[in-house]
Amino acid sequence: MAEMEMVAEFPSPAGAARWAEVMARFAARLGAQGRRVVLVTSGGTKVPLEARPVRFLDNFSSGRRGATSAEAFLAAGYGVLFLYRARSSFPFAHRFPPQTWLSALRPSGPAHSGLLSLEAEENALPGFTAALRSYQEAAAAGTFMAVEFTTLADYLHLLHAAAQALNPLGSTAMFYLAAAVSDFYVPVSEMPEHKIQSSGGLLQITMKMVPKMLSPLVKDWAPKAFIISFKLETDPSIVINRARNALEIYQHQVVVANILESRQSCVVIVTKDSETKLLLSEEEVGKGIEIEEKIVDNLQSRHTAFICEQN
Ligand code: 9Z3
Repeated sequence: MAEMEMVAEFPSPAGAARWAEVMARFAARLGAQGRRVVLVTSGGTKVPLEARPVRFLDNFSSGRRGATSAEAFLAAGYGVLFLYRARSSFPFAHRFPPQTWLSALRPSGPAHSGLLSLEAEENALPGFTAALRSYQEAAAAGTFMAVEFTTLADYLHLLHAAAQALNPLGSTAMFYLAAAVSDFYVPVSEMPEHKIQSSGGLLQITMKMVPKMLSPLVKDWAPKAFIISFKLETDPSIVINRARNALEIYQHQVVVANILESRQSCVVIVTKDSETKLLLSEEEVGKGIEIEEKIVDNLQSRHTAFICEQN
């Protein structure tokens, strides 16, 4: 398969074989429980410019979409395999960056038999206890697993391994590809070994196109699964056409179309024969509702219909 060879062209991350095993066991265990499993990809991939990399090309993605969606999928009863960019938003933790709890938490007495006591004003960390509980419930139930990537190469290898892990689940597996994957990269064979010198003057780099992994994913890696890709644009006048175009080329089930600036309040769910706009009102924002709850709710129903059709 040409695309498989493409993955092999990228350096494999350390521990890839072990992660492949762990992911396969996770999917098999949850599948045996009759649970649906979703792979959520999240955050941006980083592309090195040098073989011993000092510099990288990166992108804007914060991973918030993926992290919030993972929470919503867990709440809906899915097993969640969370393939995310290291140090990007993490489910249940992303609303509480260190700056919030460093000042809010304080030791509330000496540790007793190895147990640390901490306290906080009730209002200083709104939602913190609920988030901890939800995370710990998922951890205890074994329904959540996180795997990290940093570079494009890491991502491609781990995506392939995740697809192999989920493929045996057939139509009950979902792929929710929210990561912002680089479109361009410098092949290892064309990278300078050492740090590019600024004394060399203007920098010109030629980058190759990254192969679109959606193609082998849909055709070969997990052909029975329910597959959702995301389409991001900055020009609202082209985004729906671009989404339709992707559906036509890759023949998967759904594209979630979004615009950079409005991505947290508006998305369009595009399928072969429908377009559904999901909007978040000011009032909903005020209540702390997030658009991912609506996206996941919508997709869950579509997934149910998809599973019925396949049987
Ligand atoms: C998305 O469109 C995601 O919704 C965002 C979420 C990355 C915009 P954040 O991480 O943002 O919450 O800050 N993801 C896919 C973006 C993308 O690059 N898609 C490719 C494309 O549009 C197709 S795979 O060509």
